[in-house]
Amino acid sequence: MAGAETPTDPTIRLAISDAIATITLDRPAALNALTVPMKQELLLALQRAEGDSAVRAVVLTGAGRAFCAGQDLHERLEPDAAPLGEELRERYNPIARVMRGMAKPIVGAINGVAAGAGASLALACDIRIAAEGATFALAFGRVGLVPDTGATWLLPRLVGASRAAEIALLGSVLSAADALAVGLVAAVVPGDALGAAARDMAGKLAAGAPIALALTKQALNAAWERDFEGALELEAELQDRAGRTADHAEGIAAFIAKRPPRFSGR
Ligand code: T3D
Repeated sequence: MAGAETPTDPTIRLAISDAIATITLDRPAALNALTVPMKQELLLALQRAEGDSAVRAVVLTGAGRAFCAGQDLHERLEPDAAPLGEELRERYNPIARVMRGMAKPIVGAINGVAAGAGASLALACDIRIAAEGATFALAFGRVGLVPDTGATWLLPRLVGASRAAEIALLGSVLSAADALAVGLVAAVVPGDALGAAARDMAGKLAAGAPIALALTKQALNAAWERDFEGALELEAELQDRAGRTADHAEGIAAFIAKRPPRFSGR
């Protein structure tokens, strides 16, 4: 990949090129299971992508054959492991919060198994593309735990209450085809085409009007919490802001001139 490769930690890679930040979970020998330092570095990488004005879209993926196998279960056995509530409040929840609150769209390139908190990370992306061999499992129940990192909130909103109950309570493993059928992923592609497909989608998003995309993400997030009247009012407020941007003027000018728009993010 062209562009600067910034190793923020041995377990997370952040590469920025062509307005796309690619964040790779990089602990393939443990199927990218999440350790404390890895979670800290993931949060940092997300914050860097969020704060970098050159970045307009983010891709989150995993190195090797897995997307992410969730919490590193070996680490939980260490004598100084934090109580679970603390681990969630201090380390997992901030990651989910940044992903959902970030003004930039996040494409999940789900290259393999996404289990436990790894599935939650996939759910927290805005759009997911899966490799043919990818699987999704809220494997929390298998280790006597409750789905977390936003999964109980995100999953029913993505696939509906009935499917969510089935997936969460049974810990059912969804194949990529299953995930496509329930609307969890936008597309399923051969494994060797995943990187290009995710970059292609991120490229389309990066070419969009950044403020309009940010406000759209804000409106979609907020709509889950509002009634119809509230959604109408928020749309009016956000549209008022979008309508004052240079990018709105550019979009109209490009339409009139029959040329592609060049959005500046202003
Ligand atoms: O702090 C907190 O605990 C709160 C948050 C909790 C949220 C959670 O994420 S709980 C759920 C944690 N995840 C799981 O329960 C999944 C555990 N992994 C598996 O069930 C299987 O590994 C897979 C189904 C994902 C893949 O199976 P398979 O047969 O393809 O691979 P494998 O042989 O099991 O794993 C390969 C290696 O990855 C292996 O290491 P080794 O033996 O070669 O040295 C295995 O130990 C390691 N690995 C896989 N998952 C984890 C892991 N190591 C640590 N933690 C893992 N979660």
